[in-house]
Amino acid sequence: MRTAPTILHLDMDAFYASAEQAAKPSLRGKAVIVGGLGPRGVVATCSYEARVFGVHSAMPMAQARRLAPNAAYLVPRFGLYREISEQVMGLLRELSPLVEPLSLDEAFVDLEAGQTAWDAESARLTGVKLRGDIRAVTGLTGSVGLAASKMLAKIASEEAKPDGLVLIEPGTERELLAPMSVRTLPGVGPATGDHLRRAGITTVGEIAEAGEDELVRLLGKAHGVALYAMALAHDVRPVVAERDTKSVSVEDTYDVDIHDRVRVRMEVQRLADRCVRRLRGAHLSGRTIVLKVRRYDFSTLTRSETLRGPTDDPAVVREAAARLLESVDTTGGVRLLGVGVSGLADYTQEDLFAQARTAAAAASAEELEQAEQEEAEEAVEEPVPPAERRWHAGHDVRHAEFGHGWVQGSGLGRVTVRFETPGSLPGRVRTFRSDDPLLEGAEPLPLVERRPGDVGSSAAGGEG
Ligand code: TTP
Ligand code: MG
Ligand code: MG
Repeated sequence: MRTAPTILHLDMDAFYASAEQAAKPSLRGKAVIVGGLGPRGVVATCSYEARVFGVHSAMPMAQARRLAPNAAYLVPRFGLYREISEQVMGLLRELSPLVEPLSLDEAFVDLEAGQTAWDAESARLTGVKLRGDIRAVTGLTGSVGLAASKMLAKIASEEAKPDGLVLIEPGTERELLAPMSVRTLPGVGPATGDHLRRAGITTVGEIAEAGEDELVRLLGKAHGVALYAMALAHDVRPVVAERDTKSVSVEDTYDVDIHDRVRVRMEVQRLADRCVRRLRGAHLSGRTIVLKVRRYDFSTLTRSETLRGPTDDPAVVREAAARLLESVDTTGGVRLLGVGVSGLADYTQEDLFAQARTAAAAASAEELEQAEQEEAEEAVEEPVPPAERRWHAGHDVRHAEFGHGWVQGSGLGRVTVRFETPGSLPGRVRTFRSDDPLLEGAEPLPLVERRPGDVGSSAAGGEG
């Protein structure tokens, strides 16, 4: 194990909720709950102000409403969160080539590999600067843990929350872990926790005292050995950036070369769909779409296109693959076609959330939100005029007269809009008929106004 605390773990604070508070000045300092608003909806996350009432991720929305009736309830805006995530991951990549994203708001960084830190002092300075840069570029706060291993770095960032930095000095790990609950260790869920408790083990220190043999007896070889090692703070897992190079792909070889261009296009569409099914099955999304074509003479070409953000949308992958095909000459016939997606990101958290809301048929974020809204409308037993437009709580709108705002609520043929922007003072509320022709949907505004020379603006390089 390394001897300097040069593994950094970053996790953004109350990520979706903080993004919404940054976008909506009137919600800053308030209880904000983001999640599915339909009858089967669950909480994705909530602001720290809402956590005081006992609300937390994965809680049924109905229960959250009972605990915090006065909170603001918003549907998620994945597009916005993805954009912020990209900015944050970009800042991390300036620190090291070894960045391992775990979800939209979380990653490990090997500072030593990036030569940005080599001892406790340089690591702390890097962490402090990173938190400042994240704040400046995104307007949001993230918590940083620094330690000599991944496990401890993650425990440190958890301790640092919200809006803090904790560095664990190598050599102090065991002492620090000893009083902590066994549930602190990765891989110890409620079931394992119960099992250990029945054997009289509730803290990490008690695992260490019990010894490896006892742990193996209780949990079996693999789990027991691993848990015992973790209790001694032994964790040599490297930070791996391999997600970028891995890909999910499918291909077909044809018995008879395909000459017909229409048929080739159709095969590519089919492969794109199959590739997306596999991608989703693995709870992944990816940024780079790759088309592979082997021609009649066995010459093999690959063409790729990198999107702005990761996707698992079949329509997006199909379109990209079709575009790539246009640049390939297939007149001599093709024997093999393949479609792949690389630059993978792991969005299990989002997926979990999506599944809880609309079962396995999760589609793109927009489709999900749409379904969500439909669910919500089914619940309201008001006849909805067929021509009525849908206004999603929390989404941005623009009114021809009053400017940019967001939907605070809608129903009964009315929509209530609060007119404010990320840089404005808290704004006023006005109510309109939901078919008001002066009101239209709008894209999210940047949370931080870009000025030339800002950190993270396209011209800014790493500063040392
Ligand atoms: P987390 O990092 O687990 O939580 P958080 O950022 O909201 O709060 P904390 O300060 O404790 O880190 O998850 C990141 C985002 O992932 C979160 O903002 C919303 C989403 N998410 C879900 O959709 N469902 C879930 O069950 C969890 C845990 C998170
Ligand atoms: Mg977080
Ligand atoms: Mg997280």
